[in-house]
Amino acid sequence: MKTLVEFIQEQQAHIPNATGEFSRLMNDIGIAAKYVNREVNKAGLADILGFEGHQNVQGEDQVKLDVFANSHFINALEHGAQCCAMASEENEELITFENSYSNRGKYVVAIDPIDGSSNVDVNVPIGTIFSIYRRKSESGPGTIIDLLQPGSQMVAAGYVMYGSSTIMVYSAGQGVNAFTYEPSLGMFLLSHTNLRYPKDGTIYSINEANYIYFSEGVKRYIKYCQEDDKSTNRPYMTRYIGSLVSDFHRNLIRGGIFIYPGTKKNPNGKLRLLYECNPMAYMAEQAGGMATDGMRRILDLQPESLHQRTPIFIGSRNMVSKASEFIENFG
Ligand code: AHM
Ligand code: MG
Repeated sequence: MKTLVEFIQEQQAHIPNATGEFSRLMNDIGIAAKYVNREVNKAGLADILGFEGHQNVQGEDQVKLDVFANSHFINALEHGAQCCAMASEENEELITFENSYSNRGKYVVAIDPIDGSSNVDVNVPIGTIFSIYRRKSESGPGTIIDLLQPGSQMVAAGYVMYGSSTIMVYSAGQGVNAFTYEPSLGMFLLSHTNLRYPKDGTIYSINEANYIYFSEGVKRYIKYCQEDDKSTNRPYMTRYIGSLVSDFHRNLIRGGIFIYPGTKKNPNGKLRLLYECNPMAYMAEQAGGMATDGMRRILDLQPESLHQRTPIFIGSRNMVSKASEFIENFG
């Protein structure tokens, strides 16, 4: 059995002049994830369910677990000192650290500490999404410029899914591997090597209740998914959990497409580019899948602000290409 820490160290050994900083950073993320996992598992018992009483920058009610997870990831990264700044769904502004030691860190991190938080109270799987970039500024605390890099510059990304088991899936540019948490040992153990997105799939995941607000292209693609055609295994199945991490993870294993499109009311959709769409797009591509905003590759988008949103079409390559054809032809 290989642990996450051993795996990261082995990968590091192949990189000439590696200093070990990236490995330590990944390790810190793993430790914070263990704290969150512990809290998620006792959520019904501890005083962790329900709303915290504040709203985050998106105007959404923060649940207690959002706040707990956010502070654990921030603390872990600050004390680890490999990361000189962070962007989090829960913080309006860039997070920099007082600790001057952290300012020497050469990485920055964008994170959604708890994704799918509206599902916490009803025991539906939730996740953490993270992405890591090399800083662009030379020294001192990280700056917003360090975070506003296109996803194509990412060094690594991953997610932790707190599901029927807890699993960390991550990529540092050499494919996607998954580590399942073994609670009695307190370790993430390598459980899936080189995960590949099936080229075709039979699952489409979209919040269809918004149908009337979708563009003609999206509406027609949904109808295409529902048509009867044996040669392409249609009609497909609808599966929508409402936790990006869980919907993505299932589609990665089984083959499928996840869509959160723009609508007339919200042309940029709902999901956030920096800490939701970019890391997932990176993971999708590393697994042989694809991610676009309907027209452009997600990883090529130039972020302009920390909390900007983008429509997303992500998953099996042939399904995303097909959806793009509909967008191109019908808008
Ligand atoms: P979050 O605010 O908890 O990070 O939620 C974002 C979530 C995604 O996980 C999920 O895919 C989507 O929002 C669900 O949105 P909707 O309820 O509009 O279908
Ligand atoms: Mg989220």
